[in-house]
Amino acid sequence: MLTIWGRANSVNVQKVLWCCDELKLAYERIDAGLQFGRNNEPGYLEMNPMGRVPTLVDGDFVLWESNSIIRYLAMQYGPATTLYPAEPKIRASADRWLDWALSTLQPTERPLFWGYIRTSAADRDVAKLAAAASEVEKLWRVIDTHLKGRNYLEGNSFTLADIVIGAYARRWFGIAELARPSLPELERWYVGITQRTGFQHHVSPALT
Ligand SMILES: N[C@@H](CCC(=O)N[C@@H](CS)C(=O)NCC(=O)O)C(=O)O
Repeated sequence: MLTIWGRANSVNVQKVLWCCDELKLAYERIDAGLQFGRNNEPGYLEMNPMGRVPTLVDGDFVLWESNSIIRYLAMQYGPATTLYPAEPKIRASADRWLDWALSTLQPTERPLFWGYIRTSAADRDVAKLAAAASEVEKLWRVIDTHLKGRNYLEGNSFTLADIVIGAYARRWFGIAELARPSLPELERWYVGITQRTGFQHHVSPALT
C-alpha cells in the first residue's frame, strides 16, 4: 500500500492523487502541510528534509518532489500504459512540460492563486495581481498555441504532462475574478481532461 503525505488542496499533492487514479493505485493519504502541520516535525523531515508536501512512501522507498513521484509511479506501476511514453522523443517532450511547470508556470501563477484564493479581498494588492495575471496569461497562450492540432499535450494519448499542466489549468479557470481571453485550443483540451475521474475527484474540488 502506498502512503501519500500531503493536504488534498495542494496542487502538487493533487497531481499525485490524479496519477494514482489513472493507474488505479490504492493508497492511504495523510493530511500534512499548512493548517495540518506535521511537515516540520522531525519524523517528517527525516522523510523529506524540505518539509514540503507531497511525500510518497512505497514500502522502504521514500520520494519527494511531485513530478518525480508521478514519473516513478508511472514507471513502476504503469509501464504498459501511455502515461509516461517510453519513446525517447515523446518522453522528453512530456518531461519538458513537467520541468516547465515547476520552473516557470508555478512560480508565475503562485502570486495569483495566493492573491485571489488565500487573501481576503480587502488585503489584495490589485496592481500586483493585474501584473501577475498578465504574466500568467502569456504562459497559457503558449499552451494554447502548442495544442493546435493536438488532442493532448504530447503524443496522441493522455500523459503525465496533461496531469501536471491540467492541475494548474484548473486554477487558471477557477479564479472567478480573472478576466481571461478566449483561448479556444486550451479550452477544448481543458474540457476534455475535466471528464477524467482523477481530475473530478482530486483537482476539481473548490480552490482553497
Ligand atoms: N517542487 C515541490 C514543491 C512542494 C511544495 O512547495 N509544496 C507546497 C504545497 S503545494 C508545500 O509544501 N507548502 C507548505 C505547506 O503546505 O505547509 C513539489 O513539486 O513537490
